[in-house]
Amino acid sequence: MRTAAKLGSYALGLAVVFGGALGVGRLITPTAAGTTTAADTRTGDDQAAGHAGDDHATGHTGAEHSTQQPVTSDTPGGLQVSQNGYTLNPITSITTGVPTDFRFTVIGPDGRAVTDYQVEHDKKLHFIVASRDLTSFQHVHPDLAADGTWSVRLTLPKAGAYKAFADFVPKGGEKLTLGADLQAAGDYRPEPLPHVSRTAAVDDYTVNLAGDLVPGRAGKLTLTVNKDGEPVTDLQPYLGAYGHLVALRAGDLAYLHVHPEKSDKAGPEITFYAEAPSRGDYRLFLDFQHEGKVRTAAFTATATLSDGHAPSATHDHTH
Ligand SMILES: [Cu+2]
Repeated sequence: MRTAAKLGSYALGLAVVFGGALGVGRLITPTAAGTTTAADTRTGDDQAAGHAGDDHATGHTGAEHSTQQPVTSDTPGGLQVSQNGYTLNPITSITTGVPTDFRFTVIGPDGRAVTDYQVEHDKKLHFIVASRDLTSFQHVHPDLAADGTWSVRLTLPKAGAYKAFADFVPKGGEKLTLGADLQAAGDYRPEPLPHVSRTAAVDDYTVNLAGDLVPGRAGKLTLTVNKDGEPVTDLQPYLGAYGHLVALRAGDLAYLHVHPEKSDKAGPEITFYAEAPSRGDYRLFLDFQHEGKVRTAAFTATATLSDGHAPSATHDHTH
């Protein structure tokens, strides 16, 4: 949706905002490492994560490069329940395994429930619920009441900790992803993260993943959908594209920014640009629609410094 030029000027604008907010952040949250988590207080969102350090390819030495690795520079989306004056406010508690009319609001800077949203990817708000072990994933679209209360039919399938993400743009504001914990009572048996794989199966479909997540920059990911071994060329539009991709970091469920590549081709390939905020493992969830049904294919992928920037001793001391 956004062109590279637009992203560039956007990042520039955020850099100014960031500078203004830095002093405030330093007063409040100096970290042990002596860095400042100004992202907690700045008003720009994390769209700029990595863009500011995007000059990797301009011939820096290894030493300079290592200080520019965006490993600790910006706070990714989804890690905070409150950001830029907006707070995700769950209202309903959920009983494990029981379909529930789940309600929540987004409280705005004026202390009231937000009622005006901008439509993005065909919806005013995208609601993602993932289990903390990343084995359960739901992407739903709640209904907005006039008073700002969102509601959606939601089931937490098994006991454990979940994270709910609200991805939205308040009218006149910046894009935000807020994250809140949901708890499902019972005997919690977390599962290990599924192994890294470039193939995912769902019903009669097999989806292949090409491309890599690269820390700090937009990595191109191409997903190819096959059914019964044949390429699918009649995918149906879903959320303004032929697929919707959500990427979550294993360990803290940081929510990545993913932009679909505009395409008129209804498959079998769907291309996205996803920005990993750091090295590590991620779980990718692709929603695609075919023959009237939305399905989700899930992959585990690792973000490494490929793309001509092989890991070296210079980098290793930062981890
Ligand atoms: Cu959505």
